[in-house]
Amino acid sequence: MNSLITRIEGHIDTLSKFTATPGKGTTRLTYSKEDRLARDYIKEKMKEYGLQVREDGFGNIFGKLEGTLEDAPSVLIGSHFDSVPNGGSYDGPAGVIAGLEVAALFAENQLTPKYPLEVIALIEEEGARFSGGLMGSRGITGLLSEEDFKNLRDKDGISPEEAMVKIGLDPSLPKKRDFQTIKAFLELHIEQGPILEEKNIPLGVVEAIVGLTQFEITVEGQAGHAGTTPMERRSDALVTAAKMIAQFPTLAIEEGDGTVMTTGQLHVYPNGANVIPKTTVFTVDIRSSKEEHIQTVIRKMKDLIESYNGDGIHISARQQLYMRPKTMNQDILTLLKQTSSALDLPYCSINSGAGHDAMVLSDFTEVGMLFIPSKDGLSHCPEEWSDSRHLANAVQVFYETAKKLTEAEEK
Ligand code: HGY
Ligand code: MN
Ligand code: MN
Repeated sequence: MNSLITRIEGHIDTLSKFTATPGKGTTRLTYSKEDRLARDYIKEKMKEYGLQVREDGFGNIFGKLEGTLEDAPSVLIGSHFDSVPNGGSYDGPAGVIAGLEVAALFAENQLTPKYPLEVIALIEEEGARFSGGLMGSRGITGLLSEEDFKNLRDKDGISPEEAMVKIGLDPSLPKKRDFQTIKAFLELHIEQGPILEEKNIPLGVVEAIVGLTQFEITVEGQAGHAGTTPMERRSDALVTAAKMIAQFPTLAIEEGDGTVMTTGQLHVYPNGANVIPKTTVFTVDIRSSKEEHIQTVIRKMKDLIESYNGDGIHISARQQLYMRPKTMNQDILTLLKQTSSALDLPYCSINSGAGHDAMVLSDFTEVGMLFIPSKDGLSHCPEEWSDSRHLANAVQVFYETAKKLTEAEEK
């Protein structure tokens, strides 16, 4: 176990160096040079652990250990390797590392699977560069069409394909994956909340993942001189945005049942201290474990927006992502619970307030997800930290589970 923990810490330390903001957390945007460095490391480890490596037309990375059954579907284990701006070292990479180390244990124990084992590293789960998020998994499953993928632009107007080519990726490679080629998907993730730590339980078996939707709201007003434009003659795009954003928390609180609503991004144009803002563009993220709450808050948000249209203000809303609440596969969850008990690892059932690639793949294959504790419940910030011993526990559980799902035999 100690060598496993040492390898895990080595992976975390190395991957955390691939950031655009050293000393201020992990900023690893998709198709950036930091992506390129992390990708090269992940592919190198996949090869070292005896896996056949390929990338698809989105830049998702697959490391495959062939099985003895002809054309059999694979058991996938992995997560994403992009980050939010100034995020942590564990959100995403913990799951990729878990996949890598399960493959290492297969190699160490000379296991031959009947069904192939595939380690996957997915791109753009966070949506920090191209809006929406869950891009790698939505692409594989076809939920993100090739056309919609091509039409995405980052804040500088760069398309995913241009960005891919810039770091040596080939967007012409196959994109959508036939989901008959997937037998199951296992994802390890940090909890990103306080529950496991407060309960002092090392493993969470994820039962369900909240539904979520993201909108981009654009407010168009009239630019003007801050000194010479009387107050009553202004169509101020920032004041209008601020009035709406200030009311959003009440919509979520009124809905209750854990419903949350967040504005995380706000851009002001032309952004001059002495210029009345002409345009503001901001995001709205709405989540709940019950779909009806999400739908109600969307309706109330649209009514609120409509009430501010007029007097020189024009507001538009573009929905960038919509995912229903998802439950994980019960057979896989039972297997994860039985395996944790057999390894004397305490676990509890837990639901996820964060979105994950597992929620996308759960409509196409059997999916199971494990959480490990997050220190102080922190995530999406440089303080994000999890204990490599907990990550090693999860590797052991996934190793035993993957042995069963791939029907692997010792040589
Ligand atoms: O937003 C989320 O829940 C995830 O971190 N992408
Ligand atoms: Mn995240
Ligand atoms: Mn994540």
